[in-house]
Amino acid sequence: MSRTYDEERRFDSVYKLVTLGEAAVGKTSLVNKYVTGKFQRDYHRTLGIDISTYDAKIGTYLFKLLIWDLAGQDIFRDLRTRYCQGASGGIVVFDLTRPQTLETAPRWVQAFRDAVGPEPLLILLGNKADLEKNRKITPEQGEKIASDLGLFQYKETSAKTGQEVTEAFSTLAIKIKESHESRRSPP
Ligand code: G3D
Ligand code: MG
Repeated sequence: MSRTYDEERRFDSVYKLVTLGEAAVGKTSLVNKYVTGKFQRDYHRTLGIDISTYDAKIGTYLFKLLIWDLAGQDIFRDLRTRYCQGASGGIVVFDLTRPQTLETAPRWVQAFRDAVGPEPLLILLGNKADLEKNRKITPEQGEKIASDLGLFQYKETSAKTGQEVTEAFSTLAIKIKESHESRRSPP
């Protein structure tokens, strides 16, 4: 089906998004789930940066999302600036079953802001919500950290069941769109 004029016109909303957070919290799985609709159990460990390109129709908008996903922390330290440069936003992911992955969230947020400044939007995701029995972090704790860090929202996700995965990326893209528009035309 050919695109309507409206869609063509809006297709220039191209956003680079980055994944941030400790190893094994589910960053790659969330991206895979979002872009392919599949949960990949036997993935190969990412060696560098994976860039997924995804044309997302969200409401009446058509976005092109370039989702950058990075492997281990050591590599992160070296590539931090280049990795984050030009990003419109990002997802900060922690594992609901491992509190230490939430404790380091402020450092990921700070590193991102050091590289790109305060404007690009970040959403906090508490992932592995399907492992309810092993949960160590309450929704209230997640909400509080997100708000203390100035992140615009907190969501609990599961790359396994798909819970809130599409919603997380959609909300981020829409929020970026709104913030760009309000900056372009102040009230
Ligand atoms: P990372 O990219 O943040 O390092 P990965 O994390 O996406 O590689 O995921 C790390 C491990 O957590 C993987 O397990 C993956 O299958 C699992 N995982 C990711 N998201 C979820 C989730 O929402 N629920 C559950 N139950 N598991 C998840 P393996 O065993 O393959 O290392
Ligand atoms: Mg990964």
